[in-house]
Amino acid sequence: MTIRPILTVPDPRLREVSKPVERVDDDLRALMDDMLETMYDAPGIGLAAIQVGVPKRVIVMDLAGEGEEPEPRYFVNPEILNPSDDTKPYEEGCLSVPEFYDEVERPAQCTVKYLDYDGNEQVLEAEGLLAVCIQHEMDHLEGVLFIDHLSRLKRERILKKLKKEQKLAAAG
Ligand code: GNR
Ligand code: NI
Repeated sequence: MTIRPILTVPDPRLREVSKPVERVDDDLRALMDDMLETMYDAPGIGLAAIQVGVPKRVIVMDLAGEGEEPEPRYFVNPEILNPSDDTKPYEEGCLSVPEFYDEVERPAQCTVKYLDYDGNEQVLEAEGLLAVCIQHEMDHLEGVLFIDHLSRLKRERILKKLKKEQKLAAAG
């Protein structure tokens, strides 16, 4: 397993729409293993493949708290069904938008259909943090970031700061 570098804004690859996976094979499982290790190292609670530069519809996640048994989850070609009309705000962050957090309002519950680590079809009812995280990761598969749900003013301010930081880092 390998820790891969995580892309950050304004990297244009984060705006790509990811492609469906044709088959869940050992190569794909190797990618999912790398993604999970990268996510734990960051640390984060979810990661989409495009965040490590791979435009495939693959998500990994672990919502277990500190000191709890790890609970890795893998979602291949996920689809959201029946998002609830009632919404809930949650303070979100993103490994690709480092050090910014803000409230995003999303459907409070949804159903997710996907293929698991072994390529078997699964259906999951999600609410709470699981629903938040799945929808945040699904956005990545469409090239959407949580800052796109904020006001234009907030988004521009965040992008400006991150661009400036990258410039300073590049200048060394
Ligand atoms: O680690 C993460 N934490 C988080 C907190 C609130 C809502 C969503 C997330 S996902 C994020 C990791 C990440 O960027 N996944 O794409
Ligand atoms: Ni993210």
